Amino acid sequence: KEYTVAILGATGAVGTRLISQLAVSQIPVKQIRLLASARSAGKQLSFKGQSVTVEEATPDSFAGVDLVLASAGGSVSKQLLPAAVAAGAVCIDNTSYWRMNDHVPLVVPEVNAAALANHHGIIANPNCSTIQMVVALEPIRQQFGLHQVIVSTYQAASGAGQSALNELLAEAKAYVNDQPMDAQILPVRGGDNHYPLAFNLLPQIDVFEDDGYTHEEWKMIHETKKIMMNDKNAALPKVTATCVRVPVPISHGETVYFETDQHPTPAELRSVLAKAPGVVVQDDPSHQLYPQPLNATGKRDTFIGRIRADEENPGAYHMWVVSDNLLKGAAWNAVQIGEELVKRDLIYVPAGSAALFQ
Ligand code: A2P
Ligand code: 11C
Repeated sequence: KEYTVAILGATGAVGTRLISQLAVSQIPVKQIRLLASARSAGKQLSFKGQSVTVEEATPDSFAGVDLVLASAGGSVSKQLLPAAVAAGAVCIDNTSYWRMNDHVPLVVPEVNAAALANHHGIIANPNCSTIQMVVALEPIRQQFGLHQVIVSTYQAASGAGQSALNELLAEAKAYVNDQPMDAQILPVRGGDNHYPLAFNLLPQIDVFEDDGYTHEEWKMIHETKKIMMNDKNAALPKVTATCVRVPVPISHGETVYFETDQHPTPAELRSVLAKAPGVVVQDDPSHQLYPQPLNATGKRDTFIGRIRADEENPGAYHMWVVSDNLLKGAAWNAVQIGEELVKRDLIYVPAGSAALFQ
């Protein structure tokens, strides 16, 4: 079987990586359609060395499409994915819009690929900072039990899109040339206040909720539970998060404090993580070996280091987790879901699905 695949948001930071990850994937592609806003219509992009013309995305774009990989923002997914499902296309969505919908599996293949079995046409990719954390925590949860997680993130500018990354680079240039920095996007595009990220830290990612948490923090808490809920026998861990934007172009870092039911040694944790799918352990203080965003960028793995026991609480540990937010955090996770769907012969929309998303 071969599939017609559409990439929605093909010109963006994630979209361009969806194209390159798809090109080297095990998804047999019969035809590719590249969709973006009217601004990009007519632009040429390359897929497997062939030039493809970008088209404006409309509700009519999905006739004959089998699989949609979407990363054009929540409002676009809200508007266009129901039309895609109605046209018979299975959608893997990188935005947050459909994630918590009861009819939508939220999938990280290393953790809960089994949740794909009863999809209804829309499958959601979690938030990038959630994905790398659950890749690191799930092998620990399976082996030793997990009841508490406290995470602090160090998130790259590209998480807010190509334009936020461009803004960071322009600010950095302005700063070293003694020019004023012109912030227009971060912390939240379209928000009331904008602050420079270059040579700075912004403890706000996404909008604030009424309880003082940001929506990014809310996502890390609730998405983690939805993903781990796939194991119906397990008690869900308590999770809390503080999310910070740092002046790094690509790859998020996270310090994760976690408490397990059993009390393994750090060496036992390292050994379990070293065998876990999608994980690379880089943990050797004697050689100053630990994960870094510069080294993780462009790779599909989640890198883990600084694994150590808490000095005060038995059964409590710390680790440092780094992954490319645009690859495992977005494009690669989505293409990996696509590969799982192909393997399980699940690229079809079950009858009656479209009505669930109207
Ligand atoms: P365009 O380049 O034409 O604006 P990023 O996450 O890097 O900001 O990228 C966002 C992606 O979503 C881009 O490909 C962008 O296309 C696309 N996009 C933005 N608005 C729309 C829209 N209304 N319809 C379709 N695609 C959109
Ligand atoms: C960021 N994690 O770094 C966000 C980007 O819910 O898919 C991804 C937002 C999402 O800004």
